[in-house]
Amino acid sequence: MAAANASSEKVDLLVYGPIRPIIANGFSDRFVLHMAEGRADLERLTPDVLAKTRGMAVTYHTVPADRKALAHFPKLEIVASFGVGYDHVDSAYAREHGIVVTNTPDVLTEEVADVAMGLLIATLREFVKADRFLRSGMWQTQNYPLSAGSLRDRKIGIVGMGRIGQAIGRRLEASRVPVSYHSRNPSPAVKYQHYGNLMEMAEAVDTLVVIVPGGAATAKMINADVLKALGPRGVLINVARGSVVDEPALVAALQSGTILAAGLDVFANEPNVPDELKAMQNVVLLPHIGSASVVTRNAMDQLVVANLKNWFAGKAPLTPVPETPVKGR
Ligand code: NAP
Ligand code: 8YV
Repeated sequence: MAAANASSEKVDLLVYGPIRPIIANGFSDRFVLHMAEGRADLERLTPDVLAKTRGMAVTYHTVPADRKALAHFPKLEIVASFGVGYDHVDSAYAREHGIVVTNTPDVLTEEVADVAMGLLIATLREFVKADRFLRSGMWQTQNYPLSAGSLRDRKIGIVGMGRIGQAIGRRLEASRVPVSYHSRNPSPAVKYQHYGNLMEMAEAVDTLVVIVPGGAATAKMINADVLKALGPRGVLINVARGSVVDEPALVAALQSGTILAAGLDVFANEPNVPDELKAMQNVVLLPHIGSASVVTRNAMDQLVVANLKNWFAGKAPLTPVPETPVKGR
């Protein structure tokens, strides 16, 4: 991607997705902000705005910044996406058209790892079910039954050993749980056993914690065969993307006792969650809150703003994605 020249001209930016105050208030009067909360709003932008827009902030992963959306903007130079996962942004289109894409890595890593670890323990030790038991008054007459699951007798396979996978690994190590992992390439950053083949790892462990990017390469990689390989003590934790899991196969595996339990922060068609999952006692369901604390979301917002400001000041963006590297700044 080539460098943009800093000039005194005002820069038109589009905030695409839900309004986020730190982003909406983060720009000086050198910038003119336009808003489009969803795809339908793009169609309502005037031809003048479409023609002038040079930068875009994509503020939520359910807003598709796909080819059709990006093609509205002939002068677009940069798409600054909120979140580390950018499977909803067509980075191939961006590369073809000289547009740089940025995301928000690192600032959310430990937060998401905390949620993965919490979700794992909540699922194994049945925190949500036990809370319901207490509130219903049942403790007055009986003790809560012993949980079938425990972290103590588990072998965990992490699917994805990038920034967040490594942070989850550190937490599991501190809990003295054996860890192995699957990714396409072994990571020089860790010493855990690497499996290039997901099925082989699923056969060797009883628990999977999934933290790979979404998109075509990982679609439905957690399928019926992988779940079966975990066995009847099997537990699936998914904090990656709903697309990574074959959701009907997961429902069937939980209903039939093929696996024991699941903890899910992400779903195939958010915010819609299958009624079958909601009816089950052996699943813990979270509404995609991996990074959703005030402190971490603020840091993500600030990184979106900093990427756009840097670019229009003629500097390198802080966190371009690998598909659209920036040279010459
Ligand atoms: P990262 O540092 O890029 O790590 C990605 C890991 O996945 C790498 O180990 C990579 O290794 C592996 N991987 C990629 N494609 C793969 C494939 N086809 N098969 C097997 N492994 C593959 O990313 P990160 O910062 O850890 O974030 C990971 C993902 O977590 C994000 O993309 C996002 O979707 C999700 N996330 C969810 C939440 C939430 O709120 N629930 C929050 C943050 C992030 P190889 O390249 O060697 O395969
Ligand atoms: C974001 C996430 O909150 O970073 C990601 O990949 O899934 C979450 O941290 C989400 O992308 C918001 O759009």
